[in-house]
Amino acid sequence: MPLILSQLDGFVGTITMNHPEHRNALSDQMISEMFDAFEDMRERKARVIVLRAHEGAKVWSAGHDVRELPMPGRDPLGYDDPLVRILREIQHLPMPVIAMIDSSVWGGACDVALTCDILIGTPKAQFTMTPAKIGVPYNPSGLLRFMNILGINTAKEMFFSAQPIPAERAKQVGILNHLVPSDELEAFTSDMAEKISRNSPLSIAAMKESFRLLGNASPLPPNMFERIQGLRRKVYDSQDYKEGIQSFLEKRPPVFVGE
Ligand code: YXS
Repeated sequence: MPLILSQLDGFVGTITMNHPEHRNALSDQMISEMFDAFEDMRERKARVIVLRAHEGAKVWSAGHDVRELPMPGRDPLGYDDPLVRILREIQHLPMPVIAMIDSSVWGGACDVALTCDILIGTPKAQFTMTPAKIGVPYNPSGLLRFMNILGINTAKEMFFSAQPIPAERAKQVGILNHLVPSDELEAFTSDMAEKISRNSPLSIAAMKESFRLLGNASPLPPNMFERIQGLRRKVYDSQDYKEGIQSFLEKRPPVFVGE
């Protein structure tokens, strides 16, 4: 059964995460199918894409598939990691991607949602950033994205506490563009998508790429980047990183020892 469903109605594409058994965890397989669906939409000249979970999903997405996180010694969020690749794909698509969210979003899936161009949620939407809970050193591009969207203090709270940000607060801090009742979500999202699809795709594509370039325009001197990578390597080489994954697989709370 496909983990990703997609359809194109006129100029509006819909891509649906469809792996309820694993709470839409972003496995290599799901990301590969999502990547193909986005590229298919690009070829078929979609003008806007809605990214959503399957009907009645308890979880929008449970984030990176923990079973596929590398064991200590390899960067879990390297440039070519599937999760990092799909984030780049969404940023480089010429058309806007709307995240339609009616349930909980975890870890790397929060980054997928925030990488989308517009987020529309319901009171059931909530966002939990989990690297500290798993022992993962999140990557610089991800941290910068959260800083740019939320501001550094809210981003720190999200990453350090690993506690859920409920829908109301998500709207306040700028995660959600719109917070609507569950029974209005599809109509509201469809109306937004239709309005976008009637505008100039060339103008929108140029502005989307300009937003990306301007948003990433914080030059990072090489030595600063290397320092950050050194900090991250200490974490993903650690016993704590291994414990974070092991505890998830054994369905028990992690016991971190700080080394
Ligand atoms: O044990 P089975 O085979 O039935 O499968 C279970 C879970 O193992 C599986 N599953 C996952 N598998 C791999 N990776 C995941 N992230 C993941 N999440 C869930 O789905 C089956 C049903 O899970 P269960 O029984 O827990 O469902 P639930 O409805 O009681 O609870 C739903 C959640 C989402 C609250 C719960 O599954 C959960 O807390 N999942 C982990 C959420 C999380 O910590 N995600 C972060 C992954 S790491 C990541 O994204 C980045 C590396 S980072 O951390 O840096 O952001």
